[in-house]
Amino acid sequence: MARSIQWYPGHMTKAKRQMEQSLKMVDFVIEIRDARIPFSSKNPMLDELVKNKPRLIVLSKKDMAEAEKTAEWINYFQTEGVAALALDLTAGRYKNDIVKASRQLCAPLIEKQKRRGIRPRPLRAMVCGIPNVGKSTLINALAGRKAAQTANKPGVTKSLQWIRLGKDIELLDTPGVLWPKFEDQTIGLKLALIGSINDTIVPMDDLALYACSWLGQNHPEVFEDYYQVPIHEQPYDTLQEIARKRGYLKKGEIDDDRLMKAFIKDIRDCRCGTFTWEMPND
Ligand SMILES: Nc1nc2c(ncn2[C@@H]2O[C@H](COP(=O)(O)OP(=O)(O)OP(=O)(O)O)[C@@H](O)[C@H]2O)c(=O)[nH]1
Ligand SMILES: [Mg+2]
Repeated sequence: MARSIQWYPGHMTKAKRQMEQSLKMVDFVIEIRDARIPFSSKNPMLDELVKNKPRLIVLSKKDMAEAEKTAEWINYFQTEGVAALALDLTAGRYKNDIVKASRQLCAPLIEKQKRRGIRPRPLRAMVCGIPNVGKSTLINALAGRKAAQTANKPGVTKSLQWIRLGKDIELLDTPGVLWPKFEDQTIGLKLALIGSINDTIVPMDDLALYACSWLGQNHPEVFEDYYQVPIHEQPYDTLQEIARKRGYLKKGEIDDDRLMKAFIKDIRDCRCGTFTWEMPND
């Protein structure tokens, strides 16, 4: 669930330290990002923390993104030499995909161990990502039980549990949670749109206007087919059309509050379509 921004300063150092501890115990990292915003849902600190360990990027919520654009993102990561996989984490039956990708990713590591005459032990991984991207969903699905539940309670490090994935891969059952970075306002808006940060941080009006403007340019069909209203130059005017059409009124006036909330909810629930809000070369 989205958390308030106040969470950031107090817990950040502690979270980072815990993460460093956990990272010491693993050979590779599964980094989850949201397929709708694969760039903005990245945690910049992770690069620094993970350093040279192999990394598998899982783009979650593939079912909520545009299929062709997700394929382009996967392509992009591949050309950058980064292993990536897009999944609907709620659908299950992806364990083999993860195992296969992990084996490929760690092939050089296994080779190295063999060359040194070390008998290969199971490779260990941990799941990392910003809030709400699907870390617990992935871990629980792979574990076949509610393993990731206790992630945020103190003292979990005392009883580390490993989940077996195939015969030679193990997964730490506690995920590493790191906050995204709001390098610019648009990143914050996108994170709020997908529900990764609390609604109190970004005003609903800003969010609705941003989304309306973007959709008008990139997905005019949303207004033509779904809302059946004309697109105006000013996003606010387009939104007013929706309010009139839907009868979002209060004492004969347009109820802006209700309008903005309803519009955002339509987007978050994918009622008016599935969208990928950014591309590698944006
Ligand atoms: N449609 C869809 N929903 C998903 C997917 N992955 C996760 N979810 C949903 O997204 C929400 C957040 O998932 P979690 O697994 O709790 O995310 P998390 O990363 O553990 O979140 P924190 O513990 O808050 O950091 C839940 O409602 C999940 O059901 C996916 O691939 N598709
Ligand atoms: Mg979780």
